[in-house]
Amino acid sequence: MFRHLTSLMIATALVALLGCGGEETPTTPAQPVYVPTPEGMTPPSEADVRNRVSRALSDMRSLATALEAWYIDNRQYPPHLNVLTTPIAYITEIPLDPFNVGEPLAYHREARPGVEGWLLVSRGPDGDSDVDPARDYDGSAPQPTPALAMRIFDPTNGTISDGDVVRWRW
Ligand SMILES: [Ca+2]
Repeated sequence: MFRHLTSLMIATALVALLGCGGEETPTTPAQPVYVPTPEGMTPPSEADVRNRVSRALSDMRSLATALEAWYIDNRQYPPHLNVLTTPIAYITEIPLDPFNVGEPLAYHREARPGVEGWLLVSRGPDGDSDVDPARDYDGSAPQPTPALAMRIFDPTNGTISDGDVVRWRW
């Protein structure tokens, strides 16, 4: 238990120190789109979109801490997110994507000789996947690659614009 808590404390400090990426990057122009909700496809309010983006980023920060703690204990990033909850709870539950009803945030691990990284993706306000990890993320530093940068949601393009909400490790 003490070792696990120590890992979480170290991981929290690492995430804060490294500032694992993913917040403000230019992306594609605004497009009129709708957000899928449990009630159906309804136009979201700007406040709703902002709240969902904030929730996605906050959940990604928590996941980043859990991923780094798991890395400290296992010397690699997990193959999938489910191992973060059991047998040791690095996080209490895997967060859902606020823009993809009922589905968890997407996780991609890059593990090649000399390159280790991870990418977390929310579909963003347009409700569809713009980021393709196999194409846009290679785990190299620095990130984002140009291909990834152009697919990141940026509210300065309009609250309801194309792109995904992402966070990565480098
Ligand atoms: Ca999207």
